[in-house]
Amino acid sequence: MSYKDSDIKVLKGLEPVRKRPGMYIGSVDTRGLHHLVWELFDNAVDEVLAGYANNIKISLNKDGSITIEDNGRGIPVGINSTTKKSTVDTVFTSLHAGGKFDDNAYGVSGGLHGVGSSVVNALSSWLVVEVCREGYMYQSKYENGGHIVQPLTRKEATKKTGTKVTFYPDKSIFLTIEFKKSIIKERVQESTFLFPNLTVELFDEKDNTKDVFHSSKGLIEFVDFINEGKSSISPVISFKALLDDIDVDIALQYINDSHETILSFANSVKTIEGGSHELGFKLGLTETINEYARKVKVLKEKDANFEGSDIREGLVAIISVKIPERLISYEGQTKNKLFTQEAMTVTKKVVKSKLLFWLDENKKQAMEILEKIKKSRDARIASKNVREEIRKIKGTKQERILSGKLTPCQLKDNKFTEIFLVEGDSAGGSAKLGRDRKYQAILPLKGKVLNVEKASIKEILANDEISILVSCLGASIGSDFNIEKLKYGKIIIMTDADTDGSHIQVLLLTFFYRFMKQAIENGRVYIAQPPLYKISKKGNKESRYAWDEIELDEYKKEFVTYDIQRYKGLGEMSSDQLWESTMDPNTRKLIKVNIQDISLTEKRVSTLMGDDTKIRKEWIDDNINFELEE
Ligand code: 0RA
Repeated sequence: MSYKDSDIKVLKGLEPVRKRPGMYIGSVDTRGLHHLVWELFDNAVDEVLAGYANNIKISLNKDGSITIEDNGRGIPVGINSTTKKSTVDTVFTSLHAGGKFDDNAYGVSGGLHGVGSSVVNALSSWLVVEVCREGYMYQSKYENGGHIVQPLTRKEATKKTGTKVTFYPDKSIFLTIEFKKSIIKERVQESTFLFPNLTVELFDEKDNTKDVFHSSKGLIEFVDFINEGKSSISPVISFKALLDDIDVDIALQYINDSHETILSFANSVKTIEGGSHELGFKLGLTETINEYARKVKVLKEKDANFEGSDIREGLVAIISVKIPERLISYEGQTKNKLFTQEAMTVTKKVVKSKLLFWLDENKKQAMEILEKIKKSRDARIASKNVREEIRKIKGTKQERILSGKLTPCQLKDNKFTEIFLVEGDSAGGSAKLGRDRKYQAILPLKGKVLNVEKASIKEILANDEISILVSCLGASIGSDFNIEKLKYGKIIIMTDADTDGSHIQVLLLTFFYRFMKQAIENGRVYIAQPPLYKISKKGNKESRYAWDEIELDEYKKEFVTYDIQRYKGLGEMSSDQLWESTMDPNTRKLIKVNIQDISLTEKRVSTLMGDDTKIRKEWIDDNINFELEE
């Protein structure tokens, strides 16, 4: 370890971070706020990976600050020859101050150890760091974006070692400074799956609770966690190997499901866009399965090979590779996609040898996997036929189905057009009368839309509501989905503000997530917000809509005497009221749906589909961005 007090390369102070926080942490919303936590957490994890720590404590404090503490070696406390300050103060107050940590065998979290600490400090209204090292506790305090108010000071004697940082984010920088336990839990849990020797304790001082995360079985438990509550087709299959200096760790399972979930990591950094290791995995999997299927005669000589997509339906897999620093490379600017070619070759080789061995050893389970793959192939062929059918009947039957349902708009250009998916025929009627016919189309949906989480592709395609919706949007579904063809600029879900309404919302969102994911990713899906009240001033015509009690109370004060109408559903509004409160772009409150982090969405989507409305609501609150349309 060459990182000494003198090794720090100092570049500059912290002003640039405060001037352009987005450049350093991406954004100043909830996501950016939590980025601060990840910066410190990753530093602590690095210390775990280097083998010096095994425990990290995170505490959500009563005053709104947060503490991250590890039991590692502690940041060095000596004086830095360049800055003449202690290493601790240097690390926390100068940008790009980092140690030469490149020489640890597997550089974790991509960057240099401790680089993010100064960014956190720069964006905090206060920060306290305590280092236990060499027999003492040392403490530094900073305020107002990293100004030292107490340089590193030796305090009481202690035998402990470690680093503890507490900070309070700067209100003037962030849109919100409220840490969300569910977001932190998710990330922390993920880390414990990747580091089986790590224990993380998460304290919540506000409700005096403690969660402990530890996973002795690593990726196997990660897969179990993602697949909780789902019916499985195979056990969790896992293999580990070290080949050509690359460590490959894989766990996979087949479940009763029609989509694939592959999560991958390179040196413990999640590779959202996959890359060479994922490609190697897929190639290895496809070759192995086809080879095995031929061997056991599930594929006859005349049969074509299974396609990769057939083989990956219902597959949940996690791939974690550790690559020496000298070999690692990424595609593009970010670290989202691994490029290292050796990772492809090695992962493919490992999958081919280990998986084939497993299949040979577990014949019965192997046959069940092949059954599943056969079904996927048959469904693919069937749905291709269905799509061809749809194409053929275009202009005849299809138009007849639609004519009774969709009320189209006049404009064709999806720069302007919107489609409202409205719960029930009666609300559909008011929406039809209230809309602006130039650019707003209305599609009433009857009853509950099919629960796509539970249905097979065949059932989904056979469902009237869904197939009408798909034809109306005009962009096909699944792997055929083509966002360019989407006929409407905005797809707006408009339901009652009650349980049934939110159920329909969730079902539709799940449908879009499963079959038109890009529509969500591109911000084309919205939720309309009908108001809960209309309040009218007594004696004159003035009236307002209120979306919650607080707003209502404001208007009550303003109007003094008034009448209040409470809307239990869209059906209770006249078409004019529906237009002015919910559909008129000048006055409505639309929510743009965007999924914050796709990685665990599989888990989340199943959570949503479960019966526990509390979990579902929590999930929606924390993970679907309720971003008001500008
Ligand atoms: C540089 C050198 C050493 C420890 C650390 C950094 C360190 C940084 C952080 C950040 C959070 N927790 C941390 N724990 C340790 C130690 C060098 C040595 O003792 O030889």
